[in-house]
Formats: sequence, structure tokens, C-alpha cells
Amino acid sequence: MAIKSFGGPIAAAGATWAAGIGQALAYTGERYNLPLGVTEISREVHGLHMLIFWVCVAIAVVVFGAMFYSVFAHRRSVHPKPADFHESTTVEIIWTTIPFIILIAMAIPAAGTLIKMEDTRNADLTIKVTGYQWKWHYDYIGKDVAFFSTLSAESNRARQLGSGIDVTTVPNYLVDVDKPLVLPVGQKIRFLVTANDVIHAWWVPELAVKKDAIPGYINEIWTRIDEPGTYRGVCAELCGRDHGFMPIVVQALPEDEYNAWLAEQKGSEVAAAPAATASDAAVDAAPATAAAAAAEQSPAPSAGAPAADEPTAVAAADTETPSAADGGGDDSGEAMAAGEKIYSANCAACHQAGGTGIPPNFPSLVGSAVTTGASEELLSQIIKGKNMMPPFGHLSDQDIAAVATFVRKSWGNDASAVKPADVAAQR
Ligand code: HEC
Ligand SMILES: [Cu+2]
Repeated sequence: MAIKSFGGPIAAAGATWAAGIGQALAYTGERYNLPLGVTEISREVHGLHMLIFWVCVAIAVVVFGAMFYSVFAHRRSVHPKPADFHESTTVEIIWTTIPFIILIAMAIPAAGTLIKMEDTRNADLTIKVTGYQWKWHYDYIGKDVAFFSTLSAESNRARQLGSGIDVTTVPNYLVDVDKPLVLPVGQKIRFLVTANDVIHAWWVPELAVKKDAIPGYINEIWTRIDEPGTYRGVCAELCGRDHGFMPIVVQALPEDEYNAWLAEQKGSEVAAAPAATASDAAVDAAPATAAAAAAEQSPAPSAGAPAADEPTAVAAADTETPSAADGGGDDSGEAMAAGEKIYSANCAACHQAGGTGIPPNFPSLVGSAVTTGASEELLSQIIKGKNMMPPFGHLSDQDIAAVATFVRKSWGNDASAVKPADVAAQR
């Protein structure tokens, strides 16, 4: 009677338990295993990883099996008098040869995949990836498209100490950016990976791409994505205070959508004079980009070509100055909008969206002497940094002028606007 009444619940509990274990294993596999990924290489890497994992499991079963068996079967109560044999050449040969064969058997397929990973020849598209503290810069070599990619404003706000924002409500918290790297599916894409300050590493697990970004070196890696989608990664080299806040987002598009996107980006660069697209124009003046353009690019037949042909970044910046000054002269509304964008991407983390800062460490910009005083001092502080404030010299003259104008005219501040030429004079 009692057994009968317990039988049902026990069976049910058993079934629940078994189902739970099954789910837990699947979940663990999904969460903690390498992703299968979306490229031929990523699947090969996954295959190698599983192969070697099972080889390890088999070795563990044999070795621990033999050990536990010996401990149990030859325990003292069964064998009070221990055997006293020594050396066995046969055994030594066996336990040298078998591991050797196992290693060779693992090395052969691994070497094949490694060689494929290193083969960056015949790429359809080359992208220079530059790590900065703490953002990424992407340069589509020969396509006149380049931009910075930074942590999304939403994540950035939520991550601030005492932001009061429940980070679990922020979609893709800390793995979202303002401008993703857009790539075409089905094309062989070569990445030239470098850095501008310290060592970073560009890592997107689903592409099985992970490469150190080292100042002064250019590392190569490639990918060919099979499926359109959004793939996320992070900087994988401890690179300073905000190492955890320079995520990577790759958006893989079908070729026609990618081409449309690319055309749109080019369009915005041709019309880069108004400050609204200042951040796109920034790349013309970024020293690293100009150097790469000079080194990598054959003259491109677009409006961007004259700037790319200029030997130095300063010259490229000069060509922008007159049009930017015109743009700033007649209407500051657009310049303010651009300045606000640059502010929220670069400055708001410390000085806060409302300019109030986080005293005592991060001063308020509202009514501050440096902000509203002589523009020279403000510009040189933005370009060179000061104590705990990092330098922003990598931004273009236009971007710095826009953000300086923004802080000088926001939150009740009422100082004069700043022109890109003023910035060039402070460099
Ligand atoms: C990592 C934090 C951080 C970021 C990001 C940052 N600042 Fe600062 N900022 C500081 C600190 C710290 C100081 C105080 C420096 C000092 O005087 O020692 C400061 C000072 C200033 C001052 C002078 C304020 C005063 O009255 O003394 C201005 C103006 C300023 N920052 C503007 C900017 C602008 C514009 C940006 C974005 C381009 C920016 N800051 C980004 C940390 C930051
Ligand atoms: Cu980094």
C-alpha cells in the first residue's frame, strides 16, 4: 500500500531528474563549449576540439581505470605480501609508443586546419582593424570607408558606478556597439590587425578568429562567413582600465545588402563637410589611417582620393578645414548635434550626460573655467589629456571642434564656438 502510493511520485521524480540531467548537459554544452560557429574554419576548430576532448576522455578512462583497479585489486588485505618486480622494457616501450602515436594522430588534422587559417591569399576584401584604448577602428582598405566602433551609449550609461540601471534590462549589455563591423557573407575577408597604443586582441568566437593587435606590427587573419547574422566578441587582451568595455559586433549581410550599405557609407563620406557626419570624416585625419591609406591604397576613383593621396594627416586635415568652417559658420545646430554624439561616445562616461561630472574625481563642465575660458587651453587639454583624463588626439580636428563647441554651449555654458582650424593650431 505504502509502496504503491510512493511508486508514482518516485517514478515521476526519477523522470524529472533524468530530464533535468539531459537539459543540464545540453545547456552546459551550449554555454560552456566552443560555439560551432558560422565559418568552415570555426567548424573545423570545433571538430578538432571535440576530437581531442574525446581522446582525453578515453585516456582518462584507461589510466584512472587501471589505477582504481590496481588500488582495489591489490589492496593490502588481499595481498599482504607485495610483489617486488622491477623494470619491464616491454611496458616502457608500450607506454612511450602509444602516446607518441596518439600525439601524431592529433597533430595531423590540427596542422591541416592551422595551415588553412594562416592562408590569407586571394582575399576579396581587406579590412584593417586597429585597437585603441578602448575602442576599435575599422578601415575598409581601398573602399574609402572607415570608422570607429565604440561601446553602445546604452551599455555605457548602465555600466557607470551608481547608474541605478538594472543591467539585466539592457539588451546585449557590454557586447553592443554604436557602429558594427558590416561584412558580406560568402567572401574571403582578410583582417590586418594592429593597435595604436597597447596590445589588444580581436576575438569573435563564432568566426573562430582571435588575433593579437600589437602596436607596430600587423597580424593577418581571415574569415569567410556562411550565414548572415550578428556575431559578438570582445577584446581578449587585458589592455587597461576599460578593457571590458571595447566589444566587437560583426554584422554579416547578404552580398547585395552589404553593397548597398557600403554605397551608403561612401555617400556619407563624400558629403562629409557638414559636421553631422564628422565622425565618418574623422578617419581621413586619423594618423594611423592616413598612413595605411598611403601604404595600402592605390588611388581610388572617388571623391575621397585626393585626401588619401596627401602624404600626411595634417595635409588631409587642412583640406577639410575650409568646408568645415563654412558649415560651422552658418548653422551651429548641426555642429551641436555632431558634438553631442561625440560627447556621449567619448566624454559622458566621466563627465556624465548632463556635464555634471562625478566630483571630486571627474570635474563638472557646467560653468567650469577651462570649458568656458580660452579655447586654446580647452583644446590642448582635449588633445593631450590631463592626469586622469585620457588624450583624444586621435579624433579629427572636426570632431574635436564639434565636441569643444558642444561643451562650450551646453548646460547653460555660453562661450564662443571652436573651429577645426583652431584645433589644428593646437596640435
Ligand atoms: C576617463 C575619464 C574622462 C574622460 C573620458 C574625459 N575626461 Fe575630461 N576630465 C577628466 C578628469 C579626471 C579631469 C580633471 C583633470 C585635472 O585637472 O586633473 C577632466 C577635466 C576636463 C575639463 C576641465 C574641467 C575643469 O574645469 O577643470 C574639460 C573641459 C574636459 N575634461 C573635457 C572633456 C571632454 C570634451 C571630453 C571628451 C572628449 C572629456 N573631458 C573626456 C576625465 C575625463
Ligand atoms: Cu583592448
